[in-house]
Amino acid sequence: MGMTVNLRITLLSGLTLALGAVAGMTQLSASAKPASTLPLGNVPQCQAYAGLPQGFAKEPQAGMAWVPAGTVEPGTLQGYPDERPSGKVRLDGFWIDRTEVTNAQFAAFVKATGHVTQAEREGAAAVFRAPAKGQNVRENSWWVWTKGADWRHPEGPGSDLHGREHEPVVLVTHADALAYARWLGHDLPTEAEWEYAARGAGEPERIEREPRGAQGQPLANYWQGIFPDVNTREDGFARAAPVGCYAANGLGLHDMIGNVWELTRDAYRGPRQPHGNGDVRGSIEQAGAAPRQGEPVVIKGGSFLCAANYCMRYRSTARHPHEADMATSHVGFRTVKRSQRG
Ligand SMILES: [Ca+2]
Repeated sequence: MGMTVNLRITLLSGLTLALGAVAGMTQLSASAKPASTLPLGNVPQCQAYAGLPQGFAKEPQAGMAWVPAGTVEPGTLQGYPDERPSGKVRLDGFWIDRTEVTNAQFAAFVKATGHVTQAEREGAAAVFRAPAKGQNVRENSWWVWTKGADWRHPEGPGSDLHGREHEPVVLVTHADALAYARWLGHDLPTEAEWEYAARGAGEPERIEREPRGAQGQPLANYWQGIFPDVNTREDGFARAAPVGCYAANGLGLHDMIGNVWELTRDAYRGPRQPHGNGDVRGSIEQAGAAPRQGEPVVIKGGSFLCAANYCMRYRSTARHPHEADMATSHVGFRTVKRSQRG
């Protein structure tokens, strides 16, 4: 999750965990065979993952990790103005998905319910297109309102999910994500739950630090290079990666930082702090979408598009407003289940 090594988390129960070093990435294995079980945490494992946790849709906590009760004060004094701490929150224990929801999981939901996503109904969605290197790009011109783009066709007509079952589902809206969650008897996390799970009551990461390990290796799928036209792919991925290619945090959660932004249940309030550029409404207009209604929601964790020169939101405290009914290619989600550990 882009955290430093030996992060310590202290939970209300008095339990103190010393979390081990985050494993580095290993080379992609072309011979990996599909499998339906975790573990995850490096590239061969994530490439071999079929995208469905064992017992999915049958066992209540399939693919989830338990987050013990505790207290968190979301926010930081180091980050953007919209990240200022807003007071301590006491949380009961809850279950949370170990990974972002995958295309395979979402497909199972659609097969069972016949759900038609908002982008499918609308017939278009906002797809990221990297400009050519050195091209003089207008702000937000990398978002292209693409007819026929939806979760089954991530880049529009001609694209499909073949071989991408283990990638996070994208081009889904808040309503789509909630429908999925409710199908399983789950919910979307609140911002406080998400942040607590992401940093496990440890100190938030410093704003200027990229998620890199002791040897400088990327610990999350974010953008190395100069956004938006120079992507060095040092982390091995130009866009969203399969879930779980990077080591889990101390609670067993993968990709809380980076890969795709994650929808929360909460409406976004407070001062808007653009990415140093990326005003959300400007993005939407640039993408060619109709004006959106209602309040934006909070998204967390940053995405494969966050770079040191842009966004820099690869941190647990970072937050961003996202139009609830806007389907884009860098926003996905994971779910929570608020129940006793059982
Ligand atoms: Ca993520």
